[in-house]
Amino acid sequence: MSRHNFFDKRTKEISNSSYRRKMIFSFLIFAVLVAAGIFAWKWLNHQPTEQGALKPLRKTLEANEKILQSTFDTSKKSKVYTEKDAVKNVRVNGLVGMEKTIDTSTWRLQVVRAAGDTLKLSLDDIEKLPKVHVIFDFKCIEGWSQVTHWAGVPLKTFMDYYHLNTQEKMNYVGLQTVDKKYYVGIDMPSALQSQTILCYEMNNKPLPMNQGYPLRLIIPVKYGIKHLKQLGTMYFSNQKPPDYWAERGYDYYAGL
Ligand SMILES: Nc1nc2c(c(=O)[nH]1)N[C@H]1C(S)=C(S)[C@@H](COP(=O)(O)O)O[C@H]1N2
Ligand SMILES: [Mo]
Repeated sequence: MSRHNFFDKRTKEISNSSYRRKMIFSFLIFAVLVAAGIFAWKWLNHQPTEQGALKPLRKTLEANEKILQSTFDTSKKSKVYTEKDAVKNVRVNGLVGMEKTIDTSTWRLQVVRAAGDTLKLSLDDIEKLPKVHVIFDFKCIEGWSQVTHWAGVPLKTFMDYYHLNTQEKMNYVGLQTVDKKYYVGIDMPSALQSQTILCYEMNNKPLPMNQGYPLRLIIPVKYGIKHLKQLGTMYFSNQKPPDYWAERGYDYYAGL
């Protein structure tokens, strides 16, 4: 038996007409899918926007955020480095809400315990609390990272010291710059994670003005956008506090 015959026996003849039918059918499917795509695109573009993103996309982002948040493990630590890994020339990025100078004789950290009940603390008050060093790989959503060295008081230690127990049970911490032009919201588990500090030193020296003097947040479990510089006001809330970059379309939690 020749090879040719072997195949012939098992190969069904495809008639020209059935071939044409299949072609027409697949073309119709293709046309329907294209029409559906165009329709979906038009529909999407007529949807209202919410916080800088089309509403259906924002909803998808929020659903993704929920899933990511539910998998966040507060006992998980960000990788720790040694002092010799840390860069000497720390990049400066993001100057929204940064004053040219801050006078620490008048600067106070305002901790809003409740409406009309604000604790006002000087830099000395904060520097008296136990100091920890945090050396970690600082990551910016713009796509760069560097190992940097910071020191300050863990936010958890700070809150315990000032008896902010009921506040620790709330869902979020809100932070604002002195001029309130840059602001972030932090979920409480991340805020209370042991490497999250109210930071007043970089490379064993007071923070430079453009890196947040006198006080900034360092929160290694989050991207750079959450590491607010020149902290002025802190408050607590069960609802998501307004967040500068979330309002511009970025992920609210910005977790790593
Ligand atoms: N007040 C204030 N804090 C800010 C920003 C900002 O624009 N204003 N930018 C954030 C961003 S996007 C990053 S990456 C880090 C950069 O910190 P650095 O300047 O110390 O490197 O600061 C964060 N904190
Ligand atoms: Mo950033």
